[in-house]
Amino acid sequence: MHTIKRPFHRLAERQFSTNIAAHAELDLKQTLQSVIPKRREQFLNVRKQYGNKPLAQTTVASTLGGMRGSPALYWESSKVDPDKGVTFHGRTIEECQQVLPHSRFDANDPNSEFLPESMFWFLLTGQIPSQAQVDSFSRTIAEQGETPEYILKILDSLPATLHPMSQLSIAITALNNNSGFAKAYEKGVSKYDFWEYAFDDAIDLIAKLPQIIGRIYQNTYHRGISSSNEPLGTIDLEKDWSYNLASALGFNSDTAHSRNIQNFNGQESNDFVNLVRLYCALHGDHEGGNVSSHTTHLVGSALSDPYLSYSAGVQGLAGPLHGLAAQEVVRFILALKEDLKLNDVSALLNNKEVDGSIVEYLWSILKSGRVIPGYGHAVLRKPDPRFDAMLQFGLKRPDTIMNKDVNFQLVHKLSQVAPEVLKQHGKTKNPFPNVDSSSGVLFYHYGLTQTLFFTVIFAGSRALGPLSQLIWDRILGLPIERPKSLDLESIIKRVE
Ligand code: FAM
Repeated sequence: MHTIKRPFHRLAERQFSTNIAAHAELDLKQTLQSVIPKRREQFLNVRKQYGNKPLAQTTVASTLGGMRGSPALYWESSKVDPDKGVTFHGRTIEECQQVLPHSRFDANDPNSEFLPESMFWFLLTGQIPSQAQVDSFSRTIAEQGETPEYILKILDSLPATLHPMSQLSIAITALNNNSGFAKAYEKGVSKYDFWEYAFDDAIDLIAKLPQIIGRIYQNTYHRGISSSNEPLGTIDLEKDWSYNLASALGFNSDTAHSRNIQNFNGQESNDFVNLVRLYCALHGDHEGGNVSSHTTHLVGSALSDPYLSYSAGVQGLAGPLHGLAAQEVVRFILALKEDLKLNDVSALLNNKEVDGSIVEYLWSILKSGRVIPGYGHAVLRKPDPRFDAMLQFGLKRPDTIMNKDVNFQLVHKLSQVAPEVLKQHGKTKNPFPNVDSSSGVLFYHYGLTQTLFFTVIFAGSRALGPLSQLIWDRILGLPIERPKSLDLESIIKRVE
């Protein structure tokens, strides 16, 4: 019999501190266990009943063009509709904002945002967790948050010039030393039990991301902030994942757990934590075909463990047409501001002359063969609702962001003028802003000005969807992916 440790259960059985209500509700793994039989049966029935039915006829254009529109992947938790954007188990972003639990400490704050932990629970189980369930889950991941010393040493040995995304993928790859799945596989565990190990690994990985991300930030931008290289932040076991991520970056006024390198007051700190919550909950999942999600799923289909699978996904996210777009947008906005000398919010509001010069600027970018970063999407054909939700974060804060921050104003302004320019340009199938348009400037607003780093936070959040799917891949026993490839001659032969 194998003796692989099962960290999640061990921690879940612990007595939590007294201010988390003792409850008889199921924990995340038990909740997942309760939904598996029905879903597995549905899956097997669909495969048996419809296995030979054609699902779609593909075209040469699709095969030669990034498999656009080819329904080749199975994904449990989210769908992207060209017009409505993403829905999670059928619920829109607005609905998720209404029903998914927030931090128990923010119950009375109208500007608080729901937790990425709530989103992960929902993605994985299709069920809305109770407040107590989410509190307990936050506690569990906080307890698993300490990063092994060898990972910190690896990170400390990397040059500060290495792109933070490369650092992140190295750390996640090396964390597979923790993989219960890899160890269980080596010992010869039944395939019906794979998912439990994948589950434990996924939770372990998500739990460790705040400290890993914090260490990369420190090593890249604040090396030697103290002579002993003390971390920028530590984990508060009472608090949620995003709170601890903000602390790990040093962006938290809670000086017992964070260096508060931005000198935030309580309100600013609270707002930043809520930005992290909103950003991470919304960026977690966007169906299966995007590069980071598909890559994680593909690598996982070879039964690579969740750490190896997700580190591969992270490397896809580091591409400029995918996650790196967030850094490109902020650089673009800063260049636009400087080139057009737009340093004052009042100069931007209702100023047709400024609109005209922005339009000219956009045309000069397009004519030089470059893209407008933050615009366009492979699937969406309307403005991205995630863009709207992030924009709302700034609009809800008129005194600090909306009426004060030129960068944010420019993002808002661009969303009004750029679609018309892109329509006239006539190439882009979707001339509207995508999620990357609004997220980076909000981080920038709070002092996270290192644009290279934005994609690392994206990667922290993107762990939620692909890892949730990877657990389902093991639950449903999905096989290794092996689509057919064709050379040009074979394509011609098939269609002529
Ligand atoms: N500015 C200028 N041209 C654009 C454009 C943009 N924002 N978006 C698309 N196009 C062009 C594109 O380059 C292509 O031109 P060619 O025919 O000359 O090759 C043409 O329009 C058709 O492209 P499409 O079918 O509309 O888009 P794709 O599905 O090929 O690509 C994106 C989708 C997102 C890669 C593309 O719109 C783009 O490059 N956008 C800018 C970068 C960006 O914002 N990426 C972030 C995407 C985000 F959702 C994410 O993954 N994080």
